Amino acid sequence: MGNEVLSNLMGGGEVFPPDKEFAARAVAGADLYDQADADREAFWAEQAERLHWETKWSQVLDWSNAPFAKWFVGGRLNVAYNCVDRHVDDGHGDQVAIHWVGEPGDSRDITYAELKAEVSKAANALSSLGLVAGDRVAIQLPMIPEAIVAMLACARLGLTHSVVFGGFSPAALRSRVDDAQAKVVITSDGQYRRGKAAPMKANVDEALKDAASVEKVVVVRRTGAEVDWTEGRDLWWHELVDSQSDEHEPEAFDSEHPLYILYTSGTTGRPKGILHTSGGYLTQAAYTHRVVFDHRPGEDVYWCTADIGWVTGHSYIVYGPLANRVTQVVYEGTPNTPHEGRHWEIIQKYKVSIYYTAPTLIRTFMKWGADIPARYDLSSLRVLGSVGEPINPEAWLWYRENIGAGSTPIVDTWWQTETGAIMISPLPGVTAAKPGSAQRALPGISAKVVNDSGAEVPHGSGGYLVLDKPWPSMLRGVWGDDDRFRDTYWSRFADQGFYFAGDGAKYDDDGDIWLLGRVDDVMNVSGHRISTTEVESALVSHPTVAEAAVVGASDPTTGQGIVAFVILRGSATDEASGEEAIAELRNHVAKEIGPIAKPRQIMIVPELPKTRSGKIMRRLLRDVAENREVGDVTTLADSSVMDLISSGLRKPE
Ligand code: 6R9
Repeated sequence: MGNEVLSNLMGGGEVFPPDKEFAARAVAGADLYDQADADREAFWAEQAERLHWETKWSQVLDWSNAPFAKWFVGGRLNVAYNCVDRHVDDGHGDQVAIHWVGEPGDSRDITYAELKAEVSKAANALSSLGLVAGDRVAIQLPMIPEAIVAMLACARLGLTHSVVFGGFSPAALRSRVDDAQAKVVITSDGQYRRGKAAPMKANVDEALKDAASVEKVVVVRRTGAEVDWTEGRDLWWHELVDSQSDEHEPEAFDSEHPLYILYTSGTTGRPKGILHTSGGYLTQAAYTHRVVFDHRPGEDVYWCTADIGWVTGHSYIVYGPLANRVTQVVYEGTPNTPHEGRHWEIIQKYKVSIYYTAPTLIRTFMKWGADIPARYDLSSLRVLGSVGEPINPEAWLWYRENIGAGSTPIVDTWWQTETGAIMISPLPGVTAAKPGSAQRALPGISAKVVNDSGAEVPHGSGGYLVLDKPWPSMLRGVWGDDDRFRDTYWSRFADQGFYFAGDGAKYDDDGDIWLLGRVDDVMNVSGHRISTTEVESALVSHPTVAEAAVVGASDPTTGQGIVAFVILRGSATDEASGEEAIAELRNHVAKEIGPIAKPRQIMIVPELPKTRSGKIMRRLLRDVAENREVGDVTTLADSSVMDLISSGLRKPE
């Protein structure tokens, strides 16, 4: 395997052609590329026709006010109707939509008819609070059915949801609630994590102290933990929702009606509220879910292991799959609770046929050992997916061999919160797969690798990934900040009008695309985007810290690990013992942002390497963090700083 990996990294490795039988039945054929190339707008119109529109659009794409796109102009639809009611109306009310598996071992099967009743009740409940289309609702919930019901109830009413990952701190939740001016927050008493009940509402209470926009907090009972109660503001979900009528007439909204805001880290300290709208988003989420996973409704059992707090949960647990009448597993907990075979046990039990997860988890499974999946019957699996970061060929090959019986296609799907749906991916049954490469833009999508001046690089070379044509599920803006939207995504290649993804990429000799990671100050830790600036701001907000610089250092399990270099204030240096100060700072970052942002390593240093203009040279710090010979220091204002740093350091663990 070693040689294969090496030659793959060099772009000339083993290729896995599609299985003939699989190809013969595949949902998508190679002709899809030609069809899309022949007439892109007609192609997307055809994909949109698969949804139910109350009013048809008059124009497929209006790009006249670029970069603000309008797709399916004048069309009207209800997103929740498309994800739920439509399937009941078509006679599939008894089909299981969700096999929900709780971490402690409880479970629930929910049919489309039941989902429709639940969503209708929740919609009636939210209306009864006085919410009207366009209002924002923040949702911080664990992976329980109510999370999906709450999102769909918002969509049904034209309320714009903002889901906040359950692991985010009160401060992070608060800034999101304030930015979106959310009127209602939906949360739970607690959540199960690694076999224990952890509080959730307590965090929300802390977050919402004097939050002016918030009128009501709706609380789902999950763990039964005691919670503080703010009379007049707090309401139990079961008291509010259960008594409502399960009839609710869905209203159609404009294709460009805001569906959700999802905050993601950028290169500055302040997260951006990425805005997605309705018709184009649902069209591409459903199309990609169908062709990339070769999904057949009524036959497949699908499982995406993401959390609804991330975009993968939005597009590939809620909107895309449900629009396609999926039967899916939704699992609440961690993959090693109560044992390291939990995922394989679930796949065996529900006969999961499509499994979509992240490279960081695959590498964790590798670490736990191939003997664990080998104990389970995984023969139902027929498509495997990967998302969140580049998948190294070794993990790809392990995944195919040990989870996919050495034969299932693997789809390595590149996309972003901003793109809303998958953009670059192999098509199972069509593409001859190359381990480690996302390969090619999907039919209807256009991506290029360009150099600094925006010219496409030749095959065999690298540069920046750009998207050179608008796509239906593209972000419609940054909530409340049009300038930031233009600056961040559209200014780098303004002359060409390209969307700048922030990722490095290269073409191999066949013109297939290999993603090379972020080219900006965004780290990718276990598939989560965290900005260096955000962690730096958290560190310097601690009273003992004078200055901080943060880098992402490559990590065998998490992709990148956060490494912080910190200068303590004069008095703190004398008082705090190193270990204690470091533990305190790690916890401080967890408190400010959330446990996912906890630095793997903090190094207390006397100085930071800076250029003459005062810019921190992260490249040099990365060399230190990755245990390498330190590179060129000639642009440093004081070239002795690196010696000072290196000599003062304990060897990185
Ligand atoms: C869906 C999601 C987006 C960033 C993106 C890139 C990285 C995602 C990838 C990948 C290589 C893949 N990324 N998928 N890199 N190959 N298949 O992850 O959204 O959280 O916004 O992250 O993740 O760097 O720019 P998001």
